[in-house]
Amino acid sequence: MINRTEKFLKIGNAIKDGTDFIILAHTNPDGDAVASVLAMGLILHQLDKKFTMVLPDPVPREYLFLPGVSDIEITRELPENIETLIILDCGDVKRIKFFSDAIEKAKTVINIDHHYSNNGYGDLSFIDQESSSVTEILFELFEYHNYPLTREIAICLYTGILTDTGSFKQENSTAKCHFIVSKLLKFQIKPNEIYSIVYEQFTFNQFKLLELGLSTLEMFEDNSIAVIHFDNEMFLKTETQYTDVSEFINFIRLIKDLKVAVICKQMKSGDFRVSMRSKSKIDVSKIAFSFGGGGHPQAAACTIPGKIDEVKQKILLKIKEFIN
Ligand SMILES: [Mn+2]
Repeated sequence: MINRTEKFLKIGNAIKDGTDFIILAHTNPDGDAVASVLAMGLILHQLDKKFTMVLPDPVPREYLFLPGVSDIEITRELPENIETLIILDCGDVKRIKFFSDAIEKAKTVINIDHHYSNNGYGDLSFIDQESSSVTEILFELFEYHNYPLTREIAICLYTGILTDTGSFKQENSTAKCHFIVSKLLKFQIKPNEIYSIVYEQFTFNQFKLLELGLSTLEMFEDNSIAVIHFDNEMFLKTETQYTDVSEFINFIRLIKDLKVAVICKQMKSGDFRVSMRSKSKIDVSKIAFSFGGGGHPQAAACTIPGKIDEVKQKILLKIKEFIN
């Protein structure tokens, strides 16, 4: 068990002493990444600190409603002199030059995360794999220091927890995370509205894409593994793009007695991004890790080059090792 109090105190001191902050999260940001950057920014604003919020890639459409989102700078160019750098939700920074440069440049680096792959880089780190999301950790940090929460901050924290738990259907939806949610709901946020904005915005073209993807569904190992794929031709045909696939994995998760759901989606480069969800004890982050990817026991992803048949074969072989 990590020493939470001591770590929260040290991070609190660094926040108190810092005068100029850059807040950063991972590439291809998800709900937790965007929301934790915003929540931290809103807190620093409350504390009258100078800060810049940065993401290396654009904010996905479904998170554009989050308070303060237009203040996030989308860039991979950071200033030469960084005083305090807060890196959120980034398990692996070694393989991305942008992050290693940023860490090099900064005087103080604070690393807050919940990925198993996080090695505790930075001057101060708080890594808790038991936390559903970084937003859950931030709530505890803010509460510990009595930072003034607002409805805007509560919306961000709630959204991060909602999305990183797969809307409370993954194993990381713990008693603690629900307890935190109950405190956030006191800020008059509307779960039904947030759910609808995040999950119920499919376009007709996306449904046409889903139809093409579902027609590739294959089941393996006594129907315990489901695999579907999306390629560039399908995106072209339905006038959609790679990012339109992100929630589709939830459709194949619905299959009874499924252990692992797999979606392979082709990137512009031609390589496939393979996302997995586990509905069993199988730790898909280990499978992703063996291909140089990462994630969490119940949700993970990796990139595999090659033609779709080869990609499927490779990932299936690996999953079978873990099933048997
Ligand atoms: Mn996260």
